[in-house]
Amino acid sequence: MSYYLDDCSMPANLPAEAKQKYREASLARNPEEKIKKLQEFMGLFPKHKGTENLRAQVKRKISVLKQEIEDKKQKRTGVATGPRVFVEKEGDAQIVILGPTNVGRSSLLSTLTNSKVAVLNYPYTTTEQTPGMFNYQDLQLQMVETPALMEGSSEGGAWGLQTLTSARNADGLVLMVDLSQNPVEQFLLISKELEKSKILTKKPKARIDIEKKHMGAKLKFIVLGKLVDCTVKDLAQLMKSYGIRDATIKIRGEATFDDVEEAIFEGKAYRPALILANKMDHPLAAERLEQLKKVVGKEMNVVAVSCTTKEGIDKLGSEIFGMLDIIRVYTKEPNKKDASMRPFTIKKGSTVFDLAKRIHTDFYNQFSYAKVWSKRLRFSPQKVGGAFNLEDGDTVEIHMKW
Ligand SMILES: Nc1nc2c(ncn2[C@@H]2O[C@H](COP(=O)(O)OP(=O)(O)OP(=O)(O)O)[C@@H](O)[C@H]2O)c(=O)[nH]1
Ligand SMILES: [Mg+2]
Repeated sequence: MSYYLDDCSMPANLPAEAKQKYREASLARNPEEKIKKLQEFMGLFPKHKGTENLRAQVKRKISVLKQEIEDKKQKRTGVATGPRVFVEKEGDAQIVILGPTNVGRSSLLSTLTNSKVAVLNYPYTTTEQTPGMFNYQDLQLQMVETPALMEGSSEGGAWGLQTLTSARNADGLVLMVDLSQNPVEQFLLISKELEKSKILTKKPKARIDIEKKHMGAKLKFIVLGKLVDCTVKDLAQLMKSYGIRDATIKIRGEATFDDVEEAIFEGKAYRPALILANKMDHPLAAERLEQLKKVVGKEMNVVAVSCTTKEGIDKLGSEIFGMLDIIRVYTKEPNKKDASMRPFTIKKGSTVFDLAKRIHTDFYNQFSYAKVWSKRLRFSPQKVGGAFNLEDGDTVEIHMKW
């Protein structure tokens, strides 16, 4: 019945009392109270296809809050009551490795990093998130192995909610499949669980940031792109119906009314990803790899490796770096001969101003000019202004006003 499909893509048209409850939840002063309000909120909207995603999101939120309470308790008592769930970010980027059991996630971690992990020909060996640092050139990529994904992880099976929350917080994802089995099935399983958790691996058309402000700041809309099916007035009404009265809402790209409503619930998150097809040493691997590539198409890069023979492993660093859309910029102090050893990593397309802000607000507020050394310039250094676009490998010396 097509009506189910329509229903599925419909926005959650929530009753007023549900919106009111959501507002109360957002104002809650502690995680315990917030959980209670969110649970009540879930009871206030009908259970059908159109609200399934919302329900899953709220459940995820509750699970993260519960973890927060648990973490606090552990800190207070010093007693760990369960496995470690979230891994604190370290290094230049955090990459979460996702995949069904036995694909070789632990093998990858022990190949790339000095993390000591158990590699066993036995399913579900890894039961807690495990980090390791992968040094690629002068970048430090923190790789995090997560417990295996399975059908229903997005609904909470086998630490699934924690795993998918980590994926949501990561800077990039490695989706790992095993060529000794059917890789297409595995890829579809991972995609389905990601989709259900509202984690997109394809860049969305719109980017919406809602920044809540102090009371009296009112609603401010900055539309840098286009509103497809609504006006700013409609959106102001939407915000108010959720009790959001003071916020700056920035919209880039092409956004619909539903996109903005999703953003209120911190709905969709885009994370760059690549597919890592492991066990290339298997006799049927090449054939299966081709089938996988056909299904994936041009949307994602597929990197084939073998953790056993190490074939293809040397390509992985540059593939991950490319996927992250970041550049490395080195800074230099005036009158010093050498640039910093460790680069700053900033988004591709960043300017000298963006770098200045990253170093310290003083560098931005007191900015006078910069000198840039770069292979692409005819003469180095070149004196530039704050709007100068940086590229990977540039060295920058910022001069401030006195
Ligand atoms: N042939 C072959 N076997 C591999 C390769 N990589 C890993 N394995 C084997 O696959 C099995 C599972 O490897 P693990 O690294 O433990 O896999 P995992 O994804 O961490 O598995 P769980 O944590 O148990 O879900 C082990 O027997 C490994 O030796 C590979 O490139 N080729
Ligand atoms: Mg493992």
